[in-house]
Amino acid sequence: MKHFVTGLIAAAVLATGAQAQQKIVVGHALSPTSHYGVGAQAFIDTLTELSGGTFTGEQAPAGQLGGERDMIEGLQIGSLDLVVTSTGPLGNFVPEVFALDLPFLFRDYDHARKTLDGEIGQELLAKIGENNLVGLAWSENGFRHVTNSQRPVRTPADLAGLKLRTMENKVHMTAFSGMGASPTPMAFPELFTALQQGVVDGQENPVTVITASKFWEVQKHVSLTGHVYSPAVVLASPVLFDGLTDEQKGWFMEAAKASAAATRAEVNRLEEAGVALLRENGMEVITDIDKAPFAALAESSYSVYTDQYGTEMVDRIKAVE
Ligand code: EAX
Repeated sequence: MKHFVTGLIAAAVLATGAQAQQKIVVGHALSPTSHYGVGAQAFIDTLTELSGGTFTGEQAPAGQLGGERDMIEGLQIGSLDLVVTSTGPLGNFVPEVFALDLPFLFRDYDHARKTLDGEIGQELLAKIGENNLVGLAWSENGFRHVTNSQRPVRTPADLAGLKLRTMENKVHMTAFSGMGASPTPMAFPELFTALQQGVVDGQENPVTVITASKFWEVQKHVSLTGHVYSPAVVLASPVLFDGLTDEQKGWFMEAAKASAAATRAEVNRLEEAGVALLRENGMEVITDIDKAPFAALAESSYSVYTDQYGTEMVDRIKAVE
């Protein structure tokens, strides 16, 4: 009872005079020092500075708040404040976003970033806003590659029969079925153990995630297929965001931009240094991969998006210079 009364007094003191301080929790699936962790910290530091300390924040890393699909659901009901997530499960909430998950669509990082920072990215953030979420800024996960414990993968035939974990994403599952693997959708927090126990043979993720998660401890082979560009996005709960003043909303938008910039810078660094790290930790890195046969077999997954929305957005993305 004593603590309860003390708490009430503290709250009363805070509410008078000194402006009340609000702590924002930033959830994500990776380690605090990963490219998402760097971005989450940049969000927190920028928001704290812009708000003069009336907002502070802390990371909830490593899937403490659940997998990315769980965290997105938490934002919608207001049990979570803010999340940095890949678009992996987002298509289940905002199907238009599947356009960004199509295999071999983005030519390189420059093409992807220009698309997301331009009108197409803004249109898709608006679509996110129509689905009980607030899309603050496009961040970045990276180009995804295949790892496995069984054999080097150089051609689609090498994927035959591999039990491959994918995100909970219909486009990716259809693509890997088309390429000859056996896709198993799974939330990220379950993945390391599933690889360790042999529940799945392999998975696919950017170098950023492979290094952050030390997948070399449970995977022998990595093939730099670069089969999908994986965007990330800084999402806020509408329950939190709609209660902010316009000035406070501006702080959140600026902090999200700073978060995305910090994450992209870390992706650039790891794209340079990461492959060497994989080799240093014993992985066999396959680089001489002809992507054309993979792309031809993965193309069937485009129908997951085009059956519903047609090819206009795909053509627009391809046309971004
Ligand atoms: O967003 O689930 C995944 O493979 C994601 O790439 C990971 O959670 C980082």
